[in-house]
Amino acid sequence: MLYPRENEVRMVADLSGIWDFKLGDEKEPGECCDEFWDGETIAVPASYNDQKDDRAYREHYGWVYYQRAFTIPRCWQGERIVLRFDAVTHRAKVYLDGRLACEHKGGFLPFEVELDGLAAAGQRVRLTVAVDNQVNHHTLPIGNEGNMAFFGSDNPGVPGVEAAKLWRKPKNQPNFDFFNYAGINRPVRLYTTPAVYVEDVTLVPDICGEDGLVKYEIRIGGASKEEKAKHEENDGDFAGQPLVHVDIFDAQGHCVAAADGTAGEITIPKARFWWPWPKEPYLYTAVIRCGEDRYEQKLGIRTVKVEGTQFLINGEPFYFKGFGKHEDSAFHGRGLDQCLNVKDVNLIHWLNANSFRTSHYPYAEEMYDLCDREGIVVIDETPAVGIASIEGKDPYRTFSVRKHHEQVLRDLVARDKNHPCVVMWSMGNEPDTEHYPESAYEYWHSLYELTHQLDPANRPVTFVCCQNNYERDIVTRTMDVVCINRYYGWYNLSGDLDAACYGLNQELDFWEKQKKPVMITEYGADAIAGIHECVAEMFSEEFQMEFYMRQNAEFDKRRFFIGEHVWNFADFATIQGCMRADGNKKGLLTRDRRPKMAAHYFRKRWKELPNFGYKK
Ligand code: GCB
Repeated sequence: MLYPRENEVRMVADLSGIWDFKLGDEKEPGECCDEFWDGETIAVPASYNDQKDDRAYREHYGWVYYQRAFTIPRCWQGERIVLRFDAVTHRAKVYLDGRLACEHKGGFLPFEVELDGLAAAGQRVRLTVAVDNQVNHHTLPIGNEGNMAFFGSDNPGVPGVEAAKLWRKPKNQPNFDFFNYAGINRPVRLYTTPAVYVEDVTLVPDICGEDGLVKYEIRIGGASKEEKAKHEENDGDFAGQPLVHVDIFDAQGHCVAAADGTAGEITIPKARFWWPWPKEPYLYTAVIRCGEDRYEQKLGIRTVKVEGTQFLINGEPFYFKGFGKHEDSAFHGRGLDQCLNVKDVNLIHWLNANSFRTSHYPYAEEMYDLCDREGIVVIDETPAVGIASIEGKDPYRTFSVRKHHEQVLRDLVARDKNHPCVVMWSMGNEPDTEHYPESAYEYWHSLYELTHQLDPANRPVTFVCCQNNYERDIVTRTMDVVCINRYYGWYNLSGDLDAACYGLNQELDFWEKQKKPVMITEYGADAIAGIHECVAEMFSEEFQMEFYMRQNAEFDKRRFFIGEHVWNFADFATIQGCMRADGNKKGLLTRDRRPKMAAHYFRKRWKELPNFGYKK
């Protein structure tokens, strides 16, 4: 789905601001969508949870209601008008003057509805959005059902505890370690296109010697079949104009290549390539014209390929230096915060890192635009987290998420396929691959094949595997890159870094035999900023730093090892529990982005490790 961009023919109206808001309950939306009401104030876009100092907001379970009115400008008469939501977490029902206009499941990807027949230019419209934050066995991410807690075992079998669990009100029990921030987390916009419009753009870059090659395909919306057929007969003429014309401009605005038609290949002679920072992440702009419509899409010339145990960008072996991140900040929760994104990208440069994973869900589109521009490499992840065995049962039979997972992959690839920063798809985080290895293989390997089919650029595909019995796991080793999350010395062999390194090496010996590129996508230790010790123990800044120094020394010895992603970039909010003191403290930075000791250590280490050619 194309990002809404304004130009001389397309208009965009941002509906961000203060909306009316009401908490609901678990019942499906009812009459409050039929009328105006005076609600509480709430900022959009942002999660609602931390906007009021009220447990009812923070721990809400079920539906909430957002409302505002908007007027469609009269001068939009004759245009196609679309209402677009960038992300509503986790389920949305959208009402225009009380009429259900659309609904959507999944909290991290965009959806839109054409207003034709629902509202017209010049009209004032009441917009009500019902939003459900429930996570369960049918959602991604997964929530536990039946009051099972994520942290702590809740002492099963203790009569008082069991009785209390049945007695208490139902609440979200996320099977994942990040706060379940919900609401209208990303912008809501109205935009226009001409009646016949550019519906989708696919640009697949390649390199041939010094030249850039771009395979392109343009999908047109709004034209009838007869009109399209007529166009084909008339060899490109549509309403007196070529149906599709594509120009490629360089960064100075010079047209460097062009083509006609809905699909084809364009050569950019002596192209400048997109490289990860600190080399130049050069961007071209494709301008697509179709009848009266026009759309601009940025484009980077770069290739990505896995060969042997190497991950090649533009034919050169790349080493991943970076983190798993979260969209998480004070007050906004998971709401889009452009200032924070700029700051984070700046900190990624400051740390001399080159990449991150969008753990554990697709991020806001604005972040990928920034990464394209600033040369940050991204592993793009779906919200498939928590597909783990509950009470010893096969998760692939417990959770009915397969169809939804396919849809998410389809929508994710469709949204992000043109970003040069995206170099690999991660289908999910830490599923069970050990206890039901055949079910896991059936599930993940077929999704792997689907993802390869979906991506016109055929990027590498993976999922991120949790610390488990890697000998029993038969699916992780079939991914293009083996991505492992490991907590030697933290969740196991706690505090004993000698034993941790021994255990880690045992495992690395195993992976070496698989002849695949392997990277660590999570490793880390909680450190509470300000706790210092001469003899480093868990939770101190010294321990966190030593944990990394010791394990990095082991990674440095392994040629097949293609990257280190620290867990986590910054401290972040989680559900409360006996394992978390004010959230997860594994950040190199605090939640307000102050560096811990380990940040200074990595800044120096990553300055010395080159992006390319480190493991030859
Ligand atoms: C993991 C998860 C991540 C957690 C992390 C931790 O394995 O992938 O979501 O936050 O461990 O700190 O426990």
